[in-house]
Amino acid sequence: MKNSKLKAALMATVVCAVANPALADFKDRNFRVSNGVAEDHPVHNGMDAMQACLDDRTGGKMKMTGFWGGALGGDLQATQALRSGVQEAVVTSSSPLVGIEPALGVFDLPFLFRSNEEAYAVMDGEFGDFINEKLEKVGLVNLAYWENGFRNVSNSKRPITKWEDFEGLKMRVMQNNIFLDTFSNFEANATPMSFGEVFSALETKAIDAQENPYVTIDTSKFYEVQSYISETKHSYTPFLFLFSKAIFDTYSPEEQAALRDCAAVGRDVEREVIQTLNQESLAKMEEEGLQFNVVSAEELERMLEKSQPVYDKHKTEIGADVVEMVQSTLTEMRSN
Ligand code: TK8
Repeated sequence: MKNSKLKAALMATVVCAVANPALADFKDRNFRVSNGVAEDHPVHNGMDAMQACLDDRTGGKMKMTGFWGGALGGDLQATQALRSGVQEAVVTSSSPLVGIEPALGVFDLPFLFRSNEEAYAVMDGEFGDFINEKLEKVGLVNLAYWENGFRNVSNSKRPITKWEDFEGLKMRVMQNNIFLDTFSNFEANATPMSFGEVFSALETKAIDAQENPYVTIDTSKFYEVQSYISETKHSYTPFLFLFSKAIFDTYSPEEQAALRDCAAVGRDVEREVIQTLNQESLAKMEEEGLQFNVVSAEELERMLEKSQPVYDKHKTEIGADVVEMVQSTLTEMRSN
């Protein structure tokens, strides 16, 4: 009897310690999170959810401050600041980082994913971990794969209904050779440019076109200086929630685990908000007078066929094994 009471008391202490780890494991932290997107992008909803989770886990000790619209630099610049340990975190597209980790280029291959579910299965599964290990070797801890999403084209000239409609369009692409080649191959006049320069380049007509998910075309106000939106869904690109490895390594295991777990909580909220807002953003932009069209399945198939040389050209630098890993996961998913 006495013994079992003692056991119960001991158990209670253990359970308590697990559920509420000594707050001594958490230091007062306030880290900066750099974002290229605007403050009303769903990344903000995701960060609010992540912060609520961190408050809970750390007794309010771990705080994040979001910086928006590239205030701490563009994707690539902010990521380099993480690698050199001068900045803590960034939510960045994977595409501008292929010079740092070429395997990330797999996400840039045109028409690779057909649905969000396919993208989630690849990113949140073994393949995502495989990429994360590579990122750690270049000084970056990917806390979770957030959503940038399926990309569509906006421009000031004409509806895009087939690849030939890209001919001669002055088009901004991300700083990424796969995107550059994809649209050059469609005979667009493609120019790599950082995200922060896009609005004014569209406004001054230095460029005619750009491509991004609807929520981004909306929240970054590109629709104000564009006339056509065409649903091409030509690629799904992720956001990576990256943390500086140099700084992460100075955090306690409990702090590191809280960051990873809460980034996953934020990811789920961010993805959900994007799903809802994408349609709202599109409806709003149509109301603002933009002409919208969906590219037919046949024409998307022709775009994919036309893009084969882009796959052939980039497979080696991405890593043939890397491309095959993703393709075999997708083939398996599609056969089920
Ligand atoms: C924001 C970018 C943006 C991306 C792009 O920093 O550059 O077009 O889609 O979301 O990462």
